Amino acid sequence: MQPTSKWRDKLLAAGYPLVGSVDYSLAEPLYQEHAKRYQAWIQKGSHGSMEYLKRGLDRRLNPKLVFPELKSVIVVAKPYPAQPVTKNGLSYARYLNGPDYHETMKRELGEAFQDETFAYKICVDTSAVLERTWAALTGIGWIGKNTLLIHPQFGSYLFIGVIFTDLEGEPPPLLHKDYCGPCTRCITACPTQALEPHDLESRRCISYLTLEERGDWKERFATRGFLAGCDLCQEACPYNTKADRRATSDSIEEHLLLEPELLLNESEVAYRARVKDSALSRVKFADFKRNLSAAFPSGVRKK
Ligand code: B12
Repeated sequence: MQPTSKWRDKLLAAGYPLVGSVDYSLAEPLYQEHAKRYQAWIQKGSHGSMEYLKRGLDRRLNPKLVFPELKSVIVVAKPYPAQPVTKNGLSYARYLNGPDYHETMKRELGEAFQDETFAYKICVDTSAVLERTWAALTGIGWIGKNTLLIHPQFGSYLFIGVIFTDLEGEPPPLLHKDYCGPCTRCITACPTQALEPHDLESRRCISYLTLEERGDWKERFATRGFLAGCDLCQEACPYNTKADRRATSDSIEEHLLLEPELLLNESEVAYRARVKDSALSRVKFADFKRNLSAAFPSGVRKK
């Protein structure tokens, strides 16, 4: 990859303060260590009912199945508002405050690359790509005990995008040291004991239960008022404290602040219209209602 290449400047200008890249074959031995961890995680069933993660195992073990021309990997990350999204005892994960990042990032990255002549594939969340692994291997941050990618300055409230390209690669960058040290705040902050250091049991994770699971878990788990997603293991992380302070001027979308009574009586049509531009649109109406009744087990708002 040419040091003079313009793509890096374009990505920075597009609002991505964290940009890294690495040659695929030079990174492959380390990559395979991560891929084997993924395989072991699937084998023990920690993906729960996220069958797409199991179906994508081969592609994660061999990224050339995703992009045959693969020569180098570019990773971008950008912080999202760190202000808590909570009212009347109901909370949403912070990443839901704003337009759907899948759409905005694909558009922004597509625009940044539109005049480039090399071949590339943009992956944001939904491709069979180990995004945190690539973010770590391109020197963007380290993978914390809560399994999230952490940057010493920006913390972990970050969206990640990966771009596979056929560009000549750059030598592996200096990797971030794991600065979690002996801290285990994320582990103890998880009310459902979903975390062990560097290992998430999805079937216990509030984020998974509220976003991905279709079944009824209300009798087994209390979700601390989270209606979609969960940030408890991030809130506990010392690397997010600074971001918390910085983000107090961010506004919260009105539709995430609706009164519980309004939500309890909301129709499916109204729900769909309300969430259509948000990543919340990925949560089915029936699951949202389930999450709501988990927050108010008696169906009545607790004072
Ligand atoms: C499936 C999924 C989930 C699942 C499972 C989460 C999980 N920990 O795996 C559920 C629904 C629970 C979930 C929740 C969340 N998710 Co999610 N999720 C994904 C997805 C689609 C795949 C993740 C995956 O492959 N998991 C499998 C496990 C085994 O992989 P892993 O934990 O990443 O571990 C790998 C490496 O990190 C590495 N590794 C980990 N630790 C160590 C340690 C050592 C020593 C080594 C060598 C390697 C290593 O090995 C593993 C195999 O490669 C990615 C997008 C993508 N395509 O990658 C987003 C992604 C990881 N999610 C994201 C977000 C924002 C969240 C939430 C914060 C949302 C929320 N607020 O509710 C929570 C966080 C919960 C948590 N603590 O992880 C972001 C993470 C941003 C960041 N800073 O890291 C991603 C990258 C999406 C994006 N493009 O921005 N998510």
